[in-house]
Amino acid sequence: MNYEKSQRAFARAGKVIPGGVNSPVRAFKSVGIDPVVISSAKGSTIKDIDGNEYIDFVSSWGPLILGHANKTILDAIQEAAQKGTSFGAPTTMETEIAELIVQMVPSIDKVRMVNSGTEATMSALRLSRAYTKRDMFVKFAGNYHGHADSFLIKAGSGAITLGLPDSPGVTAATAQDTLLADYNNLKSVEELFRLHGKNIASVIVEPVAANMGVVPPNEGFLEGLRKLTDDYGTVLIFDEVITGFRLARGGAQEYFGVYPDLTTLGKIIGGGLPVGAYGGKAEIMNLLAPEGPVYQAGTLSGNPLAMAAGLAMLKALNETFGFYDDIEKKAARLEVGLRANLEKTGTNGIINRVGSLLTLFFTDKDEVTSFDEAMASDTGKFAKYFRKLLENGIYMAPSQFEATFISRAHTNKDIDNCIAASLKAMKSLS
Ligand code: KE4
Repeated sequence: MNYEKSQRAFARAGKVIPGGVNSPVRAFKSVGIDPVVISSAKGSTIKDIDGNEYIDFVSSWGPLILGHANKTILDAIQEAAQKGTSFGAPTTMETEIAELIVQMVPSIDKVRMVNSGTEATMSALRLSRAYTKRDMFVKFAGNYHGHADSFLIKAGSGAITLGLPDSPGVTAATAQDTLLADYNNLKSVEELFRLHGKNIASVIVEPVAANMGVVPPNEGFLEGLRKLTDDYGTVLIFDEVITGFRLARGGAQEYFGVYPDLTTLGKIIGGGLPVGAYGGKAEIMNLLAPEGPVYQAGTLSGNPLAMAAGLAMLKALNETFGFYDDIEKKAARLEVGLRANLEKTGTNGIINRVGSLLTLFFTDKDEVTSFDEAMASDTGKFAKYFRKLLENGIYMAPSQFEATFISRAHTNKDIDNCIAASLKAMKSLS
């Protein structure tokens, strides 16, 4: 493949954009090559400015569960755009999407729209502190909740991909209220509650960890968090920015049958446009200004174009019979094929999959159920594998610590092409 135009474009970008990207993980730093620069995408295919085509398994990091440039979504955006791009005033569409979210997500009575997952999680944290009148909160090493200061403590995703688990610029004063626990280790949470229980405002968790690679919750883990937070009057926050509307209509909380007090949402909810949201029990949400004293605002929150895209997306998911079975079956097909490749090539690896989310870890371990086990993966081997996949027309997340996202647009042929390319890539590792 020829990447000359991408390389020139990336060098040019680096002169005026830090690292040449507007989000670090896009820079391909951990896979040792310059990123390809994208020109367009349609369905499951993405194209770079050199004209190379790839089957896309990143799906813009999750939002494009219907595939790229979906006609229903584009039509909705174009129709809304004819009426104006932003009003900074209430519109009926915001109410319509809020009603649909309340209907789809079991634990949400009321919801507030924002512009990113980061805004959703930082706002939910502030709200939980106001509701409980407590300062501390618990997060899990390797869980990523966006880039608000409080969360950049042993964060996942780009923060570990770049080896920046604790970012400079986060003050000690901020960090002292962030308590760190180990994912899938209830005892580590019980210990924090034993020490700080009455001071813990909330526990925030990715109900399926997807920012250390995909790590499912162990049996009883989420239920244990629910019991502990109930016992101490602590707010349980499910960060469903990835799992929301992906694992089921009602997200991970419906999939596992464990219901939080607050839920944060993003990605899919915007249909590819910038949208985040947070919602939950009315008694908590009613503390938000202007109804209550907790301030949170946004010039473009509930933007009509983003609402149009999000509403079209959620309606499609809500009304398409068998949607989740379809993407789960495709993800299972990929998992079976990758396992067969590991066998055929004698490559040591573990595959974790939940619904349409999966990660292949290059590791000698028998399982990956914790952050430490995930971090023991062979990132050098992953980088070689990634580059070989790219050469063979497969665009995978450029990090061992991210997920593979299956969409409605992926066909069985796409899946089989990925399996074939993966076999070639694995053979090149030995
Ligand atoms: P955003 O601010 O990027 O919209 O959402 C932050 C966020 C919050 N919670 C979870 C569970 C998330 O996964 C994310 C963002 N995910 C990463 C990919 N793992 C975004 C990709 C990027 O940073 O460019």
